[in-house]
Order: sequence, then C-alpha cells, then structure tokens
Amino acid sequence: MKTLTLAAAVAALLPVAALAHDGMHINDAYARSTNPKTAAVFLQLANHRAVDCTLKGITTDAAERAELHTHQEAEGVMRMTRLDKGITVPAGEVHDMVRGGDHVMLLGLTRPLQQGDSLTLTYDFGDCGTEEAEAVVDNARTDATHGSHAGH
Ligand SMILES: [Cu+2]
Repeated sequence: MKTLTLAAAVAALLPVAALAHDGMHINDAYARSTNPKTAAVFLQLANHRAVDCTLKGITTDAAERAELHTHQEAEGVMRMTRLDKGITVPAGEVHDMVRGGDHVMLLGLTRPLQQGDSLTLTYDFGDCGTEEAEAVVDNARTDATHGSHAGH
C-alpha cells in the first residue's frame, strides 16, 4: 500500500503533466528571427488523442499577430503562403513544422528577439483544446530539411 500512496501523492503533484498526456503536445519549439519585425517558429505537433485535431491559430504577446504559413514551390521559387484552414494532425500522429515547410509566422514583434530569448505561444486546437508552450530563439540552429530555401 505504501507504493500506491506514493504514486497517488506524485500524481497529485503533477496534475498538469498527467493531463497533457491525453492531449496535443508541442515538442521542441524554437524561434528564428533575423530582423526586428518578424520571426518564424518551428516545432513538432504530436496528437496523443484518439481523434484528429486541427491547429487553428496561435496567439502570443510577443507579436501583433501570428499566422500559420507554409512554403510552396512555384516555378522553382519557394514562396510563403498562409494556411487558412489550419493544420490537421490525425489521431496518434505527429506533424513536423520545420524550416522550408510549415511554420508559425510572427508579424509585428512587440520587441526585437535576441538569441536565447524565450516567448510563450498559445496554440488553439478548437475542440481539442488549447496548449501553451515556450519557444526559445535559436538563430544558429540548422536542422532544416530544405534550409537553403528558408526565407526566414
Ligand atoms: Cu512565414
């Protein structure tokens, strides 16, 4: 019984972590900002739920607005386009938002971002709830699959 009591005590101390296992996870978020006005945020969305979930939008006090973007190649040129319908992650799957692909675009930064700064973003998954996660500015990171195409 001693073990059970301890487990219950630990669970009581970690209610947020316990709940998070059932929901959407934002993994390994980092930001890149090469000018004082805009930044891009990259991350992995992990859907630990039994239903499909759609990332509909993002809010942050670090910028006037946050948009979901992707890069599409047209006639050999990579262009950013807005994802108005959001990003749907099927039940139990992950979706990587990486340089050269889908990303969060922060427009109108409320203050310039320096290497190592951290910002808080709130992710709106509609019926699947909201999740808050930190992103740390790392302009040196080069994990891109299509890094040479990334405009920011
Ligand atoms: Cu963008």
